[in-house]
Amino acid sequence: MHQARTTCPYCGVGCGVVAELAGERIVGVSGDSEHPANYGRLCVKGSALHETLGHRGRLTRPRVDGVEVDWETALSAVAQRLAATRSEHGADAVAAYLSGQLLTEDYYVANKLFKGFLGTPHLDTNSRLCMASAVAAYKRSLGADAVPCSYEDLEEAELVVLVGSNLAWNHPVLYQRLKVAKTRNPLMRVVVIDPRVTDSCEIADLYLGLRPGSDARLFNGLLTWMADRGRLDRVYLEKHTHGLEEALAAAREEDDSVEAIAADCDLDPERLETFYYWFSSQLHVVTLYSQGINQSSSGTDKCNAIINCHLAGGKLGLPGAGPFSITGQPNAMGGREVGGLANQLAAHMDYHTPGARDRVTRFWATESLVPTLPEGPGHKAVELFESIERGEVRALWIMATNPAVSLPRANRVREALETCPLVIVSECMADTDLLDYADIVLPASSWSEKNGTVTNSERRISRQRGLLPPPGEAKHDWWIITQVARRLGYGEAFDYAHPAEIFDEHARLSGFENADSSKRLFDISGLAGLDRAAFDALLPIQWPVTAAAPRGTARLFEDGRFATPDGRARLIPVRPREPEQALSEARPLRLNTGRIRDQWHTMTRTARAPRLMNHRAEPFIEITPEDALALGVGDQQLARLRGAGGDYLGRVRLTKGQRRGEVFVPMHWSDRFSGSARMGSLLEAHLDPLSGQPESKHGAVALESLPVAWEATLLVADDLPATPGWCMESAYWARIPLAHGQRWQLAGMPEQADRDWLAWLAGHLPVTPALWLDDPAGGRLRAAGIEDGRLRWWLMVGPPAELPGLAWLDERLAEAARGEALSPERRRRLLAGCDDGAADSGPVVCSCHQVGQKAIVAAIRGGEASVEALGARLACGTQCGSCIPELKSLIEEQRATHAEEEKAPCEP
Ligand SMILES: Nc1nc2c(c(=O)[nH]1)N[C@H]1C(S)=C(S)[C@@H](COP(=O)(O)OP(=O)(O)OC[C@H]3O[C@@H](n4cnc5c(=O)[nH]c(N)nc54)[C@H](O)[C@@H]3O)O[C@H]1N2
Ligand SMILES: Nc1nc2c(c(=O)[nH]1)N[C@H]1C(S)=C(S)[C@@H](COP(=O)(O)OP(=O)(O)OC[C@H]3O[C@@H](n4cnc5c(=O)[nH]c(N)nc54)[C@H](O)[C@@H]3O)O[C@H]1N2
Ligand code: SF4
Ligand SMILES: [Mo]
Repeated sequence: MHQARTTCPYCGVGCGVVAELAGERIVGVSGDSEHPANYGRLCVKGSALHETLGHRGRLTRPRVDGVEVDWETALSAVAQRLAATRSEHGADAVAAYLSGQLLTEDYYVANKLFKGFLGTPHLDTNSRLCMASAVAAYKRSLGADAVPCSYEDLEEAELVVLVGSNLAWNHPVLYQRLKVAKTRNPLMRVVVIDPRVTDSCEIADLYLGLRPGSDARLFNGLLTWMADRGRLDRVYLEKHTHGLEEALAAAREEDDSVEAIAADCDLDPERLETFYYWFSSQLHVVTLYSQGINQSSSGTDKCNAIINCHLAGGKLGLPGAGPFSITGQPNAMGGREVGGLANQLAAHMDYHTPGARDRVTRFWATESLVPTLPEGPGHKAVELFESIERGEVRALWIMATNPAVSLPRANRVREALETCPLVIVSECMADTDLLDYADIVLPASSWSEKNGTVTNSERRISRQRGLLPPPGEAKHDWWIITQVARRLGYGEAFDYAHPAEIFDEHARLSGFENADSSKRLFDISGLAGLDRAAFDALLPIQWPVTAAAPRGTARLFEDGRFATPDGRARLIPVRPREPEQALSEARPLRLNTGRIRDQWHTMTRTARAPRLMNHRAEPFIEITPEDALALGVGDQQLARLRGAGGDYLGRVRLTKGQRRGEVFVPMHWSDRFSGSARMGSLLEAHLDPLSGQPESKHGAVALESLPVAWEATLLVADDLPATPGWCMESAYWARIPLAHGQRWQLAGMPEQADRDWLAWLAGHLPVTPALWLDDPAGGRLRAAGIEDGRLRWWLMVGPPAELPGLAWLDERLAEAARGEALSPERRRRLLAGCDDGAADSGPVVCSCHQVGQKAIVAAIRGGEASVEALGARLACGTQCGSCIPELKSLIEEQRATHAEEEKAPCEP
């Protein structure tokens, strides 16, 4: 056994991880106590990392036109087809779509190849769906895509405002840090601005549940409120900024009284004014914003409305102050550093940056190429797929992202992919929706195998280290790209033998002709020249890293000098706009989409850890009890959402945390996990005009109940061959990986009411039922398939609420996998009730210790009325702490229910 340090591959917090290695396996992970992002903490996703590894389900061989081939054939095919497309249709017919989950070194060589050598500007990234508006706003205002703050500023602030960020679920370690800081400083206040009551409200002193999309109005109001009450920092504004008057004038174009703004935002005026008062009376304010702001057709303006207020109050460039755009993906920031957005060139230089094109051309020595560097920006993500629809882009290389799920209007994206003559996909998993559309599939190495760097939300560069060999023939992304480049004839420029060499070149370019780095802030020339050993030993460090700042830079703009041509920041006039996706009679509900605590995006990795599947096992639709009643749907029933480009089926979850007229769905389900639960198909593609970021938070949908005749749960051993596509015979299906098999939730429509289960099972599963318990009148049925005395599958027809504890059954599948037969006692139990008699403990609340909701409610009812007491009794909430907000809500709910019950008898 030995230990190695690396970095978590999920969110932009960028936690340091210590991996325990035993031979060629990682057997455990823990937080790196020396990493400045997390100081030893990990959230539930991070701490389950080792459970997501293993060779099963990985892509291990390249494929060309559906046929497995060796690397030589695959690489030659990629090079030859890209070259052919370019020579027949021009450089503009070739494009790449990358991801904030690539390492900086992968990203650098991809950008260099496509923009520098293939000469196409069409290289964009999924960061367009994520950070583009935040980037555009920082550049417009501060002159550079540069987050001013550090995580420490969150801890040093007196007021922290979370806007459109569910930090508790999506940046859990940062949330834990904030929570601890708040306990240490009882004067610290936290405000949450989000149309949904989220778990982040646990620590909120003030919650503003605003009307979706109204944030710009709210922050414009704050600006004029500050101006009217003498709370501007006139000295700071005078010395360091431009544009106050224009910004104020724009904000005053609408009635800027607190009452009018509160009415527009659908907020209580007193609460709104409390926020205004708090914000303006504190100097040390951090406003942390995320997708509730960015994923909007006016996201750039919303970010600027926030930044305006910070500039106007001089709340920036100080400890505990600043507008803090929190990064989503582990390397969204690194991707922007190398120039991974279609409007960038390289190393934070844009096409319009004076001298940049010439400088990059000389640095890459591409003077003699035809065509040379593109003249101007290329297509942004959504536009890229539109250009494929028009037949312009004809060859697309997609790496480490799944546009068939995550882009709005996803069904049209799929059609575009179908018509695109050449689709190349680099991916590490064998089974994703996107691979159905790939002409060439390239197996990539994954976390724990990959070696390079990532940059987190606070500009901190950390090492992800290659600890294990990739499975089969999987290769590193940087290797694949450079091998293709060599076959295209660019061997000399792509002659890297190790990621350290790529990093060195990237570091040198950042400092190349950058003597006055106050304009090109991204400068890590202080990290140039690292050899492999030094690269390996690199400690986490925040850029800029220069000769003047060799140990990195924690905070930017401390001297009030910005990266704009005249060194002053700009306040931007903002005119609030409504979401573009309009509500109508046909689609009267506002659709909000986002993340859940335990899953990462399309679940290709997190779903491999069965314990992460149990918090939210199925696709769902959150709605208020009042709206549900009016629409005739009940809690846990199945329902259909109808959106602009398709339908979504999920289970209804009633919640008081949702506003009336609004629904929330998770972004995670793909066709691999459910029949019809891709939220991307519900949304139209409306873009922010400046950033090109789509409006993923504000769809318009209708909801109706799904009148199912039956529901069933089927557990199937992992190695049992089932007929392909059998789940399609149900109106609704969801697959939920277990530790030793798969659980399928199925439901049928009235026309499927008379399903002959015996025949159906025989038609799809190789093992006929050996145990059978039927109650046709009650619509209940249980059956089990037993082969050589081993449990192979188990079926229950009946409402999921009647499910027994599935862990017991999963354990029987585990025995079967080990070749152990059921003991007579267990056979009897299977017959009697198919389980050990324990009821299902409900959705898992504490994923670390697998404690279910029903068990927690029972303990609360039994008198354990605090998080600590529950922890002592059930261990829930005692490890990563992510479930504590939910534990608190359950305690509150039970207290309320108890009070109701107490009260009930006295009422007439
Ligand atoms: N568990 C988990 N963590 C993740 C990820 C994951 O997949 N799973 N993904 C990572 C990535 S890439 C990203 S980008 C981040 C995203 O992190 P977040 O931005 O925190 O995530 P979301 O859940 O998409 O949206 C945040 C909130 O915006 C709110 N919102 C919606 N509309 C509005 C509005 O009009 N105004 C305001 N003020 N709020 C609104 C939503 O209700 C939601 O609670 O998370 C990262 N962390
Ligand atoms: N409606 C709606 N849509 C959204 C969002 C939303 O909130 N609402 N959020 C948006 C945001 S912020 C984001 S970031 C996107 C995320 O959406 P995507 O980027 O599409 O989602 P992922 O599942 O992360 O896709 C990454 C893929 O790369 C693979 N992969 C992982 N590591 C590697 C690697 O090292 N190399 C290679 N080659 N492949 C790898 C994974 O298996 C996976 O298939 O979704 C966006 N779409
Ligand atoms: S907070 Fe983010 S980076 Fe840290 S362990 Fe969790 S997912 Fe990984
Ligand atoms: Mo993201």
